[in-house]
This record gives sequence, structure tokens and C-alpha cells, in this order.
Amino acid sequence: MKKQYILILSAIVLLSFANCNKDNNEPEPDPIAPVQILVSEEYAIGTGLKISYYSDEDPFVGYNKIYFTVKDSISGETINNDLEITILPMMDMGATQHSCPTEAVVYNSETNQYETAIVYVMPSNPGTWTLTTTVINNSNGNSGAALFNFDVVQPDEAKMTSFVSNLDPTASYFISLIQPTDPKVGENDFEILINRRASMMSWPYEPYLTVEIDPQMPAMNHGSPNNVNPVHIGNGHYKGIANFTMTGWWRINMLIKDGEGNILKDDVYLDITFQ
Ligand SMILES: [Cu+2]
Repeated sequence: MKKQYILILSAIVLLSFANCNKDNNEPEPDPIAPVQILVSEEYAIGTGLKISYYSDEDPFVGYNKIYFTVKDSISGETINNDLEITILPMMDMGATQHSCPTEAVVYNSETNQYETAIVYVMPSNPGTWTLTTTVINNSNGNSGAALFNFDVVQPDEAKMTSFVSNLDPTASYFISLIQPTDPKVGENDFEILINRRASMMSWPYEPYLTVEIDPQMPAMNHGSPNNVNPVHIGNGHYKGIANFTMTGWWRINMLIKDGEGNILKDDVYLDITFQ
């Protein structure tokens, strides 16, 4: 009887310890850290590698941050060096095919992921998007590609806008909103990426433009003070400050000039609504 009691007591003590250890070892989830969404997972044929395509949200028309995790398809081990990765997004619209703006793929040693960004310029339907991700494994010389299929949706509030130059009807420009991702009352970093469509396959960034912004609340007929015009900070990214003096619907009106000060477009805008 006494022996049984001791056994049960020991079991309870052991279980308590087990629980303690579990609690201590499991990292607390960071409520602020964005959770990556797995968009698609494919084998890079010929490399023995499996590539996972992650994103902050489901693919949308606009500037998409993209993260690749590359694993050995047999061992499951994450491959984190000596890979050269290139990407080719394509939209098949039946009669025409086209690509879209992309950024360089860079390795992030803190997350063991390869990071890039793509501006999907149209939603799926009509047409389909694919992303070909080519891997060269420098450690063994193997190379191959993974082909991802996925849908691209149009957000309720556009995160990308395009315009045709007043000076050249063949020149189309694409302005993608990067920041703010979480707008608030007060001064917000306002960052955009500007690309030009040189051809269906070539969408270079535009580093030589001048951007003047004028945030307005169309429903209330007022603007705001202390805005800072975005200036080029590299790779076609322009960064300034948009001051939102209250919550609600804001329209960031933009005046775009070329390097010589000629106006390319004076009525292009992006809307930002927040509560
Ligand atoms: Cu298209």
C-alpha cells in the first residue's frame, strides 16, 4: 500500500517536472513577428532539392516579399550556402505572356532563407501565374528548376498603380506601395518602388525620377502638413514621410517627373485607409 503511494507520488513529481521542462523549452511565440504563409512547395528537378516558397500574405497585385527555404529532398536538411537562385515569374494570358518586376535573390543568414521580392502586376483570371525558381548548387555543380503555380489576387485597396508617361505613350510605369504596411495616425514612412515596362520580359527599376506627394482626405477635403517627398534610396525604391493627421481614407496624390524635371504624370495616386 505504502509502496504504491510512493510510486504514484513519484509519478506525479516526474510529470510535474516534465511539464516544467516543456514550458521552459518551448519559446514563447512573438505576437509581433509576421507569420510566413507557405504559398507552394516543389522539387527542383535534377538537384535533389525541395524549395518552399513562403510569403507574408497570399500573393497579391503589388510588392510581394518572398522567402525560399531550400531543403535536401531526402534528408530534409536545410541547405543554406553555396546556392545561386534566380527567379522568373510569368503570366500566361493565352495570346500573350509577360513577366513582371523582380528584385535580386539574397541569402539571409539569420533565417537561413533566400529572400527576394516580386511585383505581380495583374491578378490571375484571366490568365495564370507561374514562378520558375532556378537553383545552381555550387558545392556539387547540380542545377535545376522548381515551377510554382499559385493565384494572385487583387487587394480591396490597390497596392500598385500604373500610368503611361505624358511624354511617351509607349512608356508604362508601375508604382508599388512598400510602406506603410501598418499605417497609424502621425508620420509614417512612405516607401514605393517604381519600375518601367521596357518589354514584356524586362521591367527595370527607375532610379532617376522625382516624386512629389500630397496626401489628402478626399471625403473631408483636407490634406496634412509635414510630409516629406520620397527620394531615391536605391534599386528604384523611393522613401519619404506621409503624415496622416487622423484615421480614415487617405489618398496619396503623386506628381512624377523625369530627371530633367519634365512631368511624366500629375494625377497618379495610391489610397491608404486605416482605422
Ligand atoms: Cu497579365
